[in-house]
Amino acid sequence: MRFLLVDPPHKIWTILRAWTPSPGCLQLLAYLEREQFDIEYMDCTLNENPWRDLEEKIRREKPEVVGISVICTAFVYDGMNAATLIKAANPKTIVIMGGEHPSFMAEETLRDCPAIDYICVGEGEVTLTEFLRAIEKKQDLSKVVGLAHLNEKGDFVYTGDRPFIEDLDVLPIPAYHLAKMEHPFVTLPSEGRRGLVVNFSRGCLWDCTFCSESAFYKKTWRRRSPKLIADELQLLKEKYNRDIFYVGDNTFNVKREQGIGFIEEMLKRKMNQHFWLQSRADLVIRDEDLLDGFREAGVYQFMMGLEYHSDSVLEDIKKHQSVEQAVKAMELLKRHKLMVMATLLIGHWDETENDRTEFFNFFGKYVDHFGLNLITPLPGTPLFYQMKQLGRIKDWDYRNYDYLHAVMSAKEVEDLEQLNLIYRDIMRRYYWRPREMLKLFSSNPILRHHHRYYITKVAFNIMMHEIFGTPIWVQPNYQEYKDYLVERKEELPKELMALAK
Ligand code: B12
Ligand code: SF4
Repeated sequence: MRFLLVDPPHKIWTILRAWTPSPGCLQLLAYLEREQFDIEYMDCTLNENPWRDLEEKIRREKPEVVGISVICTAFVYDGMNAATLIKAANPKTIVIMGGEHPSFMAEETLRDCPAIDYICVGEGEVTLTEFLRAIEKKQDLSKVVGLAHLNEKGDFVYTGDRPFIEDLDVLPIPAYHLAKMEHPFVTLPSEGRRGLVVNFSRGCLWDCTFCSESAFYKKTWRRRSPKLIADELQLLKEKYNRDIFYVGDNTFNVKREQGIGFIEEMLKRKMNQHFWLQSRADLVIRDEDLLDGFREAGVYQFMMGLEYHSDSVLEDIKKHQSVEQAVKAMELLKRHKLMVMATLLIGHWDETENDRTEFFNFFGKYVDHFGLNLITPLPGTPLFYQMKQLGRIKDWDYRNYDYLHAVMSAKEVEDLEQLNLIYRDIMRRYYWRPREMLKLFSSNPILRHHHRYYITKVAFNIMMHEIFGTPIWVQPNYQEYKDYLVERKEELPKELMALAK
């Protein structure tokens, strides 16, 4: 039986103009490969003609089962469009979708997109294996835990929650050999080095109200052991020439031992690789004595979700962290010559113009990289249910649930477009300050390179767009699904056009 895993066509990450094979997909593929399934991977974003190539592949090769991965809410229509196209190309294909958003919104997703037969709710490795085996052996799918579907009567059926894999060390190294590692989009711009996004843990022990990761993994945290992390990094260096990494783990050093083990392994192996890790202010403070070790092991930056400059907002979003801790963590990182990236959330309900000025002044003083987000009620999170109930969600187009577009109004600013302008204004003011300009000539090569890249490409493009209306950059091979259907409408049925999202 042939299984094709599809990462549907997406717009690539405008902020960095980069793409990365989904670590989750590569992990699923490695697992299925070990289970000896006949598998293939198509990361459509990297195809010359993404929709056409997908359609032709289905027509030509007719895989029995196609899996579609949707890791961000903002990508769910891409996944639905891919499912619809696949079914049109070969109605016999069994389509299963997985990822955070469809897991949280399984019933809604199945009803919105009749081309999806099943949804894998939660972690995929074991559920997908059992699902494929059951199909292969024509067994009863109701015995496969973690599956959702609509039955013949149109009722929603869910076989129940699958327990998480206890020990992530049982998983094989992600199947990098199945990804297009040499594609020009697959790199993070950093000082000419070739970068990649990797992932070594799942979940987080905190419960910030806006966080889909904590909700997806039900406030649990598991990690691969440092020795296996180092093996994977070594493979990436030796086989794929990668030596700079954005480590996607939400909170890398939940446990101190993880940091200690990582430092020891990296120092022992001397691979001269560089890392951008994510953590929390309180954990950076707890691990102050490890910060020099992290730097020597190749870590150049910590990204922390500092979110806001006021304790009342931090309390409201259940950050379990204070402004005082944020300041201390930023100072410690500076003292230990580590770069500070802060992810921040604006657009809170009670926020005033004055709050935003204070916010700007507060963070503008400390951070090297500014990760500004608009607070977003991601489906599945406590914030989502809270905001839905209060009627504050004004935009239900999931494409905009990317932290870069306002989808909820605020007490003083009801108009979402106005909030978007406020967001862009803060970004522009931040990046055009003399302090940021000086970073273009920084003695720190990574900071210098990042700023040159960001200012000359992204910020300049946004400014030209706002002043002269020049188009915002999208990757040259990007095509809207609707445009693809229009391009070849003579061959596609009307119903398909109507289903396009
Ligand atoms: C890699 C990554 C990316 C990559 C995308 C890679 C890709 N090919 O899609 C890049 C760097 C480009 C990226 C960009 C963005 N990302 Co991102 N990203 C991640 C990251 C760091 C890792 C994802 C991952 O692999 N996790 C580990 C694996 C094991 O989990 P998983 O993917 O969920 O997969 C498991 C299950 O879901 C399931 N599963 C998944 N797919 C399938 C398919 C089938 C068929 C089955 C059966 C099962 C299944 O099985 C898998 C294994 O158990 C996560 C954070 C995190 N730690 O997870 C954020 C995350 C997914 N990103 C997020 C966001 C918001 C974004 C951006 C919108 C941010 C922005 N403002 O720019 C952009 C998207 C814009 C764009 N156009 O690119 C959010 C999504 C939140 C949400 N619910 O929408 C996350 C969760 C980070 C966060 N906490 O906020 N991202
Ligand atoms: S600390 Fe970060 S990863 Fe953990 S729950 Fe909060 S936002 Fe999510």
